[in-house]
Amino acid sequence: MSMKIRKTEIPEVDRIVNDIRNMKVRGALNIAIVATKTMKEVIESGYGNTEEIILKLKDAGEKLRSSRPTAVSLPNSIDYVLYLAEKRKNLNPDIFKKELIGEIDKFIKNMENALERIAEIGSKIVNNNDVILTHCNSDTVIAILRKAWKKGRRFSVIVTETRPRLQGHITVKKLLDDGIPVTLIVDSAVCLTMYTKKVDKVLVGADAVCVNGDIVNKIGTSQIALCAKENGVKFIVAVESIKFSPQSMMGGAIEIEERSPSEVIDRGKLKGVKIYNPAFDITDADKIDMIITEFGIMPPEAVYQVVREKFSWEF
Ligand code: RUB
Repeated sequence: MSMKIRKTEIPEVDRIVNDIRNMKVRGALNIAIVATKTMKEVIESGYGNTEEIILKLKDAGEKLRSSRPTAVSLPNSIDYVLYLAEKRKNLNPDIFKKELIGEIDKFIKNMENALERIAEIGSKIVNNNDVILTHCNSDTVIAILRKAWKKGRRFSVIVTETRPRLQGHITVKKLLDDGIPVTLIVDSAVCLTMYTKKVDKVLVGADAVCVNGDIVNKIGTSQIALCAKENGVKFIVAVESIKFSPQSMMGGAIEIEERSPSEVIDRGKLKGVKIYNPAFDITDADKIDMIITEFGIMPPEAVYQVVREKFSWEF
């Protein structure tokens, strides 16, 4: 007898895992929100007793967790849902589901509110005539720039292409849609652009913030930070606290995703070459001037305190 799989069961999780792996779903905050919504769907479609639903959740969590290794917001959000579930493991399935879904909705709302709050706080550091350089595509950075523009600040943005996946193009499109002036540069033009005094501030997002204030973001970010330091340009990071990594004292402890060589070059064209394609890098805390979070603007040294206060739940 063939076993029928319910429509919303694990294959839906597999589809999302693939979407995250293939970067159809990407950007650290978006990944966390989509993964959390997927966990919610597992609960909604889950049948059996509470213990069985928790097992399904754990299974889905493991699959989702493995989809991309660097964005800490992903394991953080999965671990939080599992923590909420474990706390309710003695409830009957109906009450368990109802309570858990309510808590997950609150959690998703909190992540969305954090983004809005950061946009509001971050918009205050954007001044008229600023030239702001950004790298890759960060929804958090875009939210800040949009908010500042809506408030009437007039500035322009320099966006790096962000090889090899060219996420800079997504940023360019989004900013142009809002009427914000944008200049696109190749990644290797960052130093010259800063040296010729064309940049006032660098504003980037992050996939992870370590307890010592190091951040992990798209490959190339650390070179931009070095260059900013050398040229006296402020280097600013915008992140929701879901990207804080209570388990990582320093950036070096976070796994850096290596992606397919085919993203860099069609190997048929350069036979015999080895390709190294890390997707993220580590920017040391001492290169970072400020971190904008939903709790306010802080120096990287303050991350430790925030992690202690905000991450009271167990992993
Ligand atoms: C995206 C990237 C973004 C951070 C923050 O990398 O490095 O800067 O994820 O994004 P990828 P956000 O394209 O490989 O996912 O602010 O949207 O969370």
